[in-house]
Amino acid sequence: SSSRRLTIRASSTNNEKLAAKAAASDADNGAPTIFDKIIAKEIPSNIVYEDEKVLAFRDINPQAPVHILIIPKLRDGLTELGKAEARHGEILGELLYAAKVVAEKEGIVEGFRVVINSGATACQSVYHLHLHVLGGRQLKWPPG
Ligand code: TR5
Repeated sequence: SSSRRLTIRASSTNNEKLAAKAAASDADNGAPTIFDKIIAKEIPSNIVYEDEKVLAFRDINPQAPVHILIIPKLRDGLTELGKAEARHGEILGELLYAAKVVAEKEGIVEGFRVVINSGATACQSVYHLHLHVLGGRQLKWPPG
């Protein structure tokens, strides 16, 4: 819409541009995402860990020397963390534990960060729940 274009044009900082892009591009409408193709291995990814339930692969646009995404193979309604229900407790725990396993494999277990962006306000851009595992440098706080 023209008002959306206006909103994007009015954005000045990088973060505002990112937020506008996230809001305008994908919506949490349950449609398949690029991660389905990664799970199906229809498009290549750099996989670092995999088991029956979770897949971990390197982020295509890394924000740190180590930047890995961990996703459930079965999305099961988990387009975003904000849509989680009590029945998702087990897979959420497995994803968080996988973050530790991946951090250990990558040699960053003594200091790393796990991030989940939930919703356009948090700059989520792919609506298939994913944990970002970041490390390999001194991380700053607060995040943007
Ligand atoms: O912004 P949120 O939290 O939703 O994170 C989505 C992440 O997916 C971003 O950090 C992107 O860099 C990452 N991403 C997007 C694509 C992609 C990817 N990581 C690996 N491989 C990717 N492919 C092949 N295609 C993408 N569109």
